[in-house]
Amino acid sequence: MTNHPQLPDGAFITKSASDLPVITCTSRSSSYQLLLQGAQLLSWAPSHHFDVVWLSPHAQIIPGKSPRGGTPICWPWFGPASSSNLPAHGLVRAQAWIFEGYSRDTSDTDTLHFSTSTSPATTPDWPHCATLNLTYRIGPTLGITLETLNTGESPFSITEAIHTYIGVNDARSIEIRGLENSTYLDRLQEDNRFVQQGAISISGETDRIYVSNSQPCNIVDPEAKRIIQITTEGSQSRVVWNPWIEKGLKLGDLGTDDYLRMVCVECGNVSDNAVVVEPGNTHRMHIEYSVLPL
Ligand code: TA6
Repeated sequence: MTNHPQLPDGAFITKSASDLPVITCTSRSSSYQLLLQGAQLLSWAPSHHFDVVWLSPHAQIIPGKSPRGGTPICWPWFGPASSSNLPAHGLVRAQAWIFEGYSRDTSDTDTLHFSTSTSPATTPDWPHCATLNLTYRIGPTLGITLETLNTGESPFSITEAIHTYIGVNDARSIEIRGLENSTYLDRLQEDNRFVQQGAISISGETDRIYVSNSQPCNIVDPEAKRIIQITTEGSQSRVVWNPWIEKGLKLGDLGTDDYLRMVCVECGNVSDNAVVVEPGNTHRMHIEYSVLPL
């Protein structure tokens, strides 16, 4: 891919086995890979840490598919589509984005900016005029900002999430804190609603949408001696997912034990927290990931 912004030192474009361009970068502060298709960060590891943003060793990096892992961008809907002929998790997580800019600051943090747009002509399955701006700030911490601008004449409603796969030492030994006393829809129990009692631990297939919670989330990983802290702005929902053994094998792009190496803690606006964007207005969602010692 030649028409991209100038890359900073330590960053270069590699090609996946199916010839998709991937930015690979190692700097003083972190290492990361970012797939230009879908503007999807595939992995991120601050210096001296193993991957915080995790990619399945069996991920398929092929045209038109969002690889298993990283930060798939779910927009303008989260989860199954209204119609079976449309993809789950929206229209943009495996499509071409415009790579707008790349810069590095003095703390060795890289800022990468992507955009895409929709309109009745280009996305008839979602016939609204919108521009989507996505900015990654990648360094000792990771910041992701997703801005939706309504460029049309009428309001539209979206649901959205950054579907982040977090690397853990063993999913059976972690705790997810910050969602206590929140209401969640259990996707494994016909979306029935429950209230979270205490911290979340993973001991089987887990698929829950927490609504109306904008609190920081901490993924406490005692075996890795680290806490992954997630804070957000403009996000009222969290999703916690682990496929566990049987679902993990069915997916086809997770290895036998990979379900133990990851947990999805996703932030967005889902279900009750759908967002209406008025003409000319911008909805902004920001998610920040930090690694704290345990
Ligand atoms: O975020 C959890 C979830 O909605 C699960 O229900 C599961 O479908 C997961 O997303 C993965 O979806 P994908 O389409 O990427 O296989």
